[in-house]
Amino acid sequence: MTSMKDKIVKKLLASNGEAVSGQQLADEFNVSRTAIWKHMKTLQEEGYSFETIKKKGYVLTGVPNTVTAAQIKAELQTEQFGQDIYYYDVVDSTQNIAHRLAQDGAKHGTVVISEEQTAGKGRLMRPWESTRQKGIWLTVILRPDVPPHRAPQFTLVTAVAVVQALQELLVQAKPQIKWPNDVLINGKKCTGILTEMQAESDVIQALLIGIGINVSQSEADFPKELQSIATSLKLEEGIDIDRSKLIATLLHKLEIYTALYVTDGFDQIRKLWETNSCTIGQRLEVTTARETFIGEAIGITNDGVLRVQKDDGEVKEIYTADIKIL
Ligand code: BT5
Repeated sequence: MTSMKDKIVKKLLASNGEAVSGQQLADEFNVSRTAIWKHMKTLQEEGYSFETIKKKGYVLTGVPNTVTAAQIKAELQTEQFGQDIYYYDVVDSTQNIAHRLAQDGAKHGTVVISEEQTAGKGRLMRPWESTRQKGIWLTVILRPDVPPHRAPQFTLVTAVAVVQALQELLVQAKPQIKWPNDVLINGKKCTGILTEMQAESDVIQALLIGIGINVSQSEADFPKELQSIATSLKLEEGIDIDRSKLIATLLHKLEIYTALYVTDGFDQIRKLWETNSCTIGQRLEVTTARETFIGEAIGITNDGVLRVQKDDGEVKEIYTADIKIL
């Protein structure tokens, strides 16, 4: 349920710098002016700032550097995704919190988000660097009505949603998908996706889609070993990107593409994925659990499997691997 505070923030954000009077808010939400005044005080304590213009009302002059549930909700255009948001200041990993919430029955579209992760994780338990307030570290809980073998495609569905959300907010930088779970800008990783699953025999109980987006790190904010391979939106675009807006846009795209995939299958997603990918047509070094080989990426199948043609003509279907674009 949207709280009164959320509604006030939404109203002030929508007024685009025009003053909104306390009386107007009180009338619209059917509460006393004193109640509105109290909410404004709490919002100030949370880091919002206002200018009070005599006889006119409040003008929003600053929002907190944190990403509050209220700010995200003020921007949301979704029906289900992000209607329940669990917001934390610091956690070990949003994936761990999401696992517990999913076991306790959290709804499809529930979002867990944290300003900082102390043990953010990538695939194969690799660490994911999650600097405080410099990025978006979130997990979305999905309850899709599809069999477990279709779970890996959600990584590709998510990559399409991430790229489209980024394209909507970025002017200069051109994000591209690297199979299976990265989004790169200028060849460097700005986003990683981690899909985990709770399943019972042939039913998905929940999917936990973890998304990490580097937003405002400088080069020095990354540890040495990541500096040559990682980047942030600020480094590539030159300006700060509004995290709340990006989260809301991302959840909107994710809601659309998840529904499209569940109802219509992978075909349309595959086309969008291929258009936005920097993988197809490239020469790759592929490392699977069993072997390393070189070949050219020639496409993905309708199961989201990468097809790589070796120099001797043999076509390999890759389900899971690390790839290096040569
Ligand atoms: C991933 O794994 O790329 C998946 C990352 C998912 C992170 C999100 S954040 C919210 C949610 N909660 C979590 O705990 N996780 C998810 P993988 O393809 O295995 O890539 C991991 C590798 O990326 C590491 O071994 C590093 O080389 C590199 N890396 C680590 N942190 C990075 C960062 N912030 N930016 C770019 N590269 C990074």
